[in-house]
Amino acid sequence: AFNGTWKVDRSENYVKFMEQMGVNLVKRKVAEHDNLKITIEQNGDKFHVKESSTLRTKEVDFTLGVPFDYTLADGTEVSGAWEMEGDTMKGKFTRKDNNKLLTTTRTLVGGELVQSYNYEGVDAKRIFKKQ
Ligand code: MYR
Repeated sequence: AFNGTWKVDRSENYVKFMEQMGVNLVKRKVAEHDNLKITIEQNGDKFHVKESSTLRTKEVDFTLGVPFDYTLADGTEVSGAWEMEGDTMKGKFTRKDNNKLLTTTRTLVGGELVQSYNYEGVDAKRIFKKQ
């Protein structure tokens, strides 16, 4: 159900979230209008996710429940895993530089893909439409 290409339509509190993450002003300004597109290919427990934005393109393979390393678009390195809870993907990632937790979920709501983010008490959302 997550399969397909999703283009960001709108964001909620994403700038505050990036601020909490310590992303600098210039990068926040760019990331706010990053035209993020994610392509998700799920095969059972295995995922291939392609991210493309004005910041970069990146591809990653992961398996539900299996930890992997990932570098965020601002350069922050994290390590963690996605799990499936019901129809929701739940990700728990730890920053390598300070060991703090970044949690994220992906869920489908009314045909849109909603990704939520939490870091140190700040929540944000990005909502994607299918292409
Ligand atoms: C993926 O499934 O797309 C790969 C793993 C994603 C890991 C964490 C996603 C959180 C992204 C937060 C962006 C913050 C930018 C400062």
